[in-house]
Amino acid sequence: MKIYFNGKLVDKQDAKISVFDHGLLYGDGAFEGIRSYNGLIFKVIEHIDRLYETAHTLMIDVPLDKKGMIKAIIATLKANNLKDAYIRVVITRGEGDLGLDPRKCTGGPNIIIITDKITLYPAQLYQKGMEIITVPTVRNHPEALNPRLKSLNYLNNILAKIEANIAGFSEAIMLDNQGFVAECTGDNIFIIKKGVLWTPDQGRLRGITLDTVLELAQQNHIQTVEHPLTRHEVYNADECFLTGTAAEIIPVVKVDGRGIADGIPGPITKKMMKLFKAATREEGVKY
Ligand code: PXG
Repeated sequence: MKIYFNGKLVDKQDAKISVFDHGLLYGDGAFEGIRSYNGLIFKVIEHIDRLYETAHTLMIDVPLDKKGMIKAIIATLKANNLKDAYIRVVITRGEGDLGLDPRKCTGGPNIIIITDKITLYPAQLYQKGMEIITVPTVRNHPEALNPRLKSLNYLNNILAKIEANIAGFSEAIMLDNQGFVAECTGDNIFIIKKGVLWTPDQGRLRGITLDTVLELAQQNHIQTVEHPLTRHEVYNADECFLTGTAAEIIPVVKVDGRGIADGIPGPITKKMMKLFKAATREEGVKY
């Protein structure tokens, strides 16, 4: 396996980083998870824009422009001979000293691109739907660490994931600081009520799969609403599903022990899964 590391393609065992890198010491950095399907990188412009927005807010000056970043991703995919891949781009603050002051990281950021395969959930879950719970850990307050930042500091989500795992679940709903449904630990959430697609409008990552689903729904004359959602509304939805680059679209059939409608994936969920699959096969940057 070849890894892109600061402009070079190196073997996996040679892709090593300093123990003084602030990405390791403080989670100081940004990342993206992107997918390619049959030689097309899906929504790569949107992912790269989001990555550079996170870097901008963190005041990390990426030593590669966006075009150069896409070229580097393509070079990594080609070096690994992957047509269908999960692409992880990581930008760390770089090497500093043991203090957290980013000004001490004088060597500049480290850029890493890993391309591999990933399957988050077993195939049968996509047919049967999954059961999730709400966990006690709430999503970061937006004025503490904005959930729109895709930073290397994922402890908020990891703590929630641990709570889900202890309870015997693999994904969980996180509420925002006001008690509204925000998103899951690594996925956004949608509900369907009376034919309308609802998703929370705040406290969450601006998911690229979420934006794609909203776009596809609108093109197919399904009404969409971004609005604060309560758990009561989720429990009483006609359908529910989660979205993410890694998970794609996965139906949810039970939340906190409450069955969603008749406990099987609903028709609009199935339609969105089909439309999403078609989109990933049709659009993207070719390599
Ligand atoms: N919310 C959060 C908190 C995420 O981390 C999404 C939503 C979905 O966003 P996109 O743009 O991918 O539709 C994510 C991204 C994992 C894993 O192992 C999940 C993500 C990132 C990295 C790893 O579950 N999800």
